[in-house]
Amino acid sequence: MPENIVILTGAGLSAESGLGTFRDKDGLWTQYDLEEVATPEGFARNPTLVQDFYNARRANCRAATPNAAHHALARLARDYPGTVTLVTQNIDDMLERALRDASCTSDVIHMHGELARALCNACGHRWDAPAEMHADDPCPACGRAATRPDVVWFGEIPYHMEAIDTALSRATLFAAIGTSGEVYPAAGFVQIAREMGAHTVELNLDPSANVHIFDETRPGPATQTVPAWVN
Ligand code: BJW
Repeated sequence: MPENIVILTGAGLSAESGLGTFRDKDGLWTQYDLEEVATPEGFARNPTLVQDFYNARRANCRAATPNAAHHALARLARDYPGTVTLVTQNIDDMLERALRDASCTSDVIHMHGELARALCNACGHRWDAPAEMHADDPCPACGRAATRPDVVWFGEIPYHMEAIDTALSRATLFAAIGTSGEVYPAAGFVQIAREMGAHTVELNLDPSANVHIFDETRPGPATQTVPAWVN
């Protein structure tokens, strides 16, 4: 009987593509104050600082390429006879690019938004972000200078929670890849999946904050552990 697989990914999945994690020893939160760049209050105080932070990450993302772990997940999504739901906290497009390379039409659920999208704080309109965004860019729908990256900051509600809850309620296998388990609600998904009877597995370089909840752990870099797990 094929499984209903739910896969939650975090920054560690893209680390070997050269995209920084947050909480590792050289992570983004050692270089930036998260209160200043990843909260609505920080954006209100200094929108230019926040736009510059995301402009730099957008440029890094454009220069990066999917790694062996992204490609392995894309092959799984394409070839697995059961359901594979890919939920990512990452705002990069590495999984989409790997899925396209594999000619797979599956979607990726971006619960913390996407670098490639812009959002108007005034009217809620969304559009494709240009390479560089600026604090005074007008919204193409309402014309107000209230544009921001379409990402989820602390204190905001993550996207697609209903679809994620539905997938978790049906999961028979749950995997968390490259996430520290420090940020909720994503950190709580393993507990929900477990209560639904799913087998749970963590693939991570270092043990996450909630490693004890998982049935199985596969330590190591994602480019090694993920292809081995998928095959
Ligand atoms: C490798 C590797 C390799 C390295 N191979 N692995 C007290 C208790 C509980 C909750 C709260 C609380 N106080 C406040 C809250 C809520 C708050 C929260 O969780 N705070 C905690 C800090 C305590 N959460 C929120 O505010 C969220 N909203 C919310 O809760 O709304 C309420 C609500 C929810 C649901 C329904 C209804 C209402 C919003 C959270 C938004 C997080 N936003 C950010 C920025 C997004 C945009 C951006 O990217 O800039 O999301 S913060 C940042 O952390 C980013 C990430 O997606 C997120 C998670 O980080 P991740 O991916 O785990 O990265 P790291 O760096 O932490 O870990 C990397 C891991 O990879 C490590 O384990 C390494 O070992 C591993 N690794 N290299 C494999 N090569």
